[in-house]
Order: sequence, then structure tokens, then C-alpha cells
Amino acid sequence: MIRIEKILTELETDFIGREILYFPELLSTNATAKKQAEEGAKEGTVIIAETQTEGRGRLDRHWFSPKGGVWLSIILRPEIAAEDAQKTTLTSAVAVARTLHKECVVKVQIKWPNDVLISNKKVCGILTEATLKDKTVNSIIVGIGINANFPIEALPEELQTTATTLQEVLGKKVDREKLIRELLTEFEDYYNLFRAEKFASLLIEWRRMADFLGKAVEVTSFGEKFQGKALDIDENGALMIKLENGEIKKVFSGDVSVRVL
Ligand code: BT5
Repeated sequence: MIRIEKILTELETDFIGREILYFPELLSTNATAKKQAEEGAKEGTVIIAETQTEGRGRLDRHWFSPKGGVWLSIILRPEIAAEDAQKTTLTSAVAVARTLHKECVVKVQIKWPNDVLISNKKVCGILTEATLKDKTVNSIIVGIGINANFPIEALPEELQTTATTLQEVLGKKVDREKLIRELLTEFEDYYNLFRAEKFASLLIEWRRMADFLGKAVEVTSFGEKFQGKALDIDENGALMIKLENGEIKKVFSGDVSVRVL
């Protein structure tokens, strides 16, 4: 079981994780966080569950959440326009990747828009959901799922070749409280950069870990498939693909998946 007191001792953030709500089991930490946000929870409130029975990916895909993982959601209330909300996904990916690199001393890769990988296998997924008031953001829920302390066999067979867990990679369990503490700290640092409109400096970090850039990829977006070379991401976080005819196409997150060829 994750012990919240152990996270809070030595947590040095200003606002991320100052309030943590812990549940042995939830349908989805994002769903609970959304409800908490509607009821007025403060920015930085974190919801953690030991297991989720209806963990969600994008477009309501199922996210498997066995015991031993790190399944959490962070409530944010940035004063930004709706179209900037997707930048928080990239911000979160950098925070997760930095944390895993620091805590586990492994090479960590980021795949646009919301995957964190080790040795090309998905170890973490991020689900960002915004609620709007007029055209500005009322709250953003950042859901982070890290496959931490469970064997790969705890996931269904069809995911066992594309996913991995920290326990598989390291051959031992990690200290989840320390991992979460580090994650909340990194998250606050990068979120502050984002709020200070220093997204460009955050993108420098992001690019360093995005080793699919420069490679041939296949992009699937709302059922449409096309191939090209992943060039870069622009200042808004959109992915730029050079198509075979030389045209440069920008893709925005949503239902996009990128497969390195
Ligand atoms: C994601 O969606 O990768 C976002 C996952 C976010 C999960 C967190 S956990 C805490 C919070 N509460 C929630 O309810 N959700 C968030 P997407 O890019 O759509 O990828 C989903 C796909 O990943 C699935 O269709 C599976 O193919 C695969 N998948 C499911 N569970 C997985 C797991 N544990 N590890 C690796 N891949 C998984």
C-alpha cells in the first residue's frame, strides 16, 4: 500500500501534492479528480488509487491498472486559453520522464503526445482532460499512470510486447512513495515553467528525450493513416510531419498515435 505520510515527509513543493487523497480502489482517479475539482478542490490536489477498475486512456480506451502501479491525477487551474491545454500533456511527459530517469537511472524516451517509454515499450500513459468556462480553462486534470511494481504478466497478453513495468526493467520493486514525491516535485518545477510562459525552454528538455524525432513514422489520426518523417514539435506542441511529397503536415493531439517504422 502507498503510505501518504511517507510521501508528505520531505515533500518540498509549494502547492502540488500539498493535499493528497488516497483510495485503495477507484473507478478512475481522473473521474474522482474531476468531481473534486467541480466541488472546489485547490490547485495541486492529488488523487491516488492503489488500483482502478475503470482506468481510462484517450477516447475512453481502457487503462489496465493492477495493484503495485502508480495511478494518480493532479488538479490544475491555470489561467490559459482552451487551445493551450494540450501543452500540459507535454509538460507532464517531461516531468515523468525526468523522474524515471533520476529514480531508475535508465534511458527514458518520450513519444508524442502522451507516452513515456523505456526501451521502446510503454511504461507510462498520460491523460489530460480540461473543463472549460467560456473559452478559458476552468480546470485541467492530469492523469498519470506508471507501470511500477508488478510483473508484465499482470497486463493482458496483447500488451505484453508493447508495454513494460519498472519492476521488469530493474528486476526489483521501486520505492513508490519516493517515486511519487520526486514526480510531484518535478511536476511543479515544469508546471511553473509552463505558467511562466517558458514553454520554449520546456520544449528543449522534451526534444532531448523524444528520440523518435527524425525517424520515419506512421501516424493514425481519427482513422486516417499516413507516413512521413517526424520533424519536430512547434511552439504550441503540435507535431510536424514531412510527408513523402515534401509537404509539412501539422498534427494536433486528440486521437493520434505515432508508430516508429
Ligand atoms: C493513455 O491513453 O496512455 C493514457 C493513460 C492514462 C492512465 C492514467 S492512470 C491515472 C489516471 N486515471 C485514469 O483513469 N487514467 C489516468 P492512450 O494513449 O489512449 O493509450 C491507451 C492504450 O494503452 C490502451 O488502448 C492499451 O492499448 C494500452 N494500455 C492499457 N493499459 C496499459 C498499461 N497499464 N500499460 C501500457 N499500455 C497500456
